[in-house]
Amino acid sequence: MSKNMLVLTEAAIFAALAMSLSLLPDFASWFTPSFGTIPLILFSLRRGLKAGLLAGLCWGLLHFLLSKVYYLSIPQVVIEYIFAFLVMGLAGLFSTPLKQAMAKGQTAKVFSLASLGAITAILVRYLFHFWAGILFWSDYAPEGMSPVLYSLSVNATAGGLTLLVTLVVLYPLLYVQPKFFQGH
Ligand code: 218
Repeated sequence: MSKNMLVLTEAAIFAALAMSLSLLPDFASWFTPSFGTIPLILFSLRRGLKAGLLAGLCWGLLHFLLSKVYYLSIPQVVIEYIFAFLVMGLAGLFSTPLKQAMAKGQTAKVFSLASLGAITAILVRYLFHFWAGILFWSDYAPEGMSPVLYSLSVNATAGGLTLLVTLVVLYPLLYVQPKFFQGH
């Protein structure tokens, strides 16, 4: 199999894995962490920006295929299911430096770069949800609460929990399976 074909096949597998984790019940309503983020960030760190963006876009599009879209309006859906999922691939910006730090055995740098990848992707994604929360979800705010504060509380919590669950998987994997990130 050619390298390109291998990367595309992996993108499809990781997008499907992310989507299957998105099917877990939202036990804490909109505060629930996004478990699908875990495989998507692992894949982006392994294969880089272009492959990560593709996998992120596929993950977003799979929500339409499986009727898992919360629809309020077309602009809301474009922001929250196209852009917000696409940018999960931004973790791939750190793929090459991560591989270099691994090759040189720079443990602290490896963990910093992997963390930066996860933080960047999750922060940008939840900025989109925060923005959408203000623009489209303000009707759901408790009485007397400002839309900005409501969206911030919901999306900062969900984003923070998403980062937490991602790092809980990412850190041990960097130790026990570094080859995964080196693309072997
Ligand atoms: C305040 C608020 N409530 C709900 C949403 C919608 N939202 C939030 C996070 C993630 C997703 C994508 C599906 O997991 C959605 C649609 C919001 N942005 N803000």
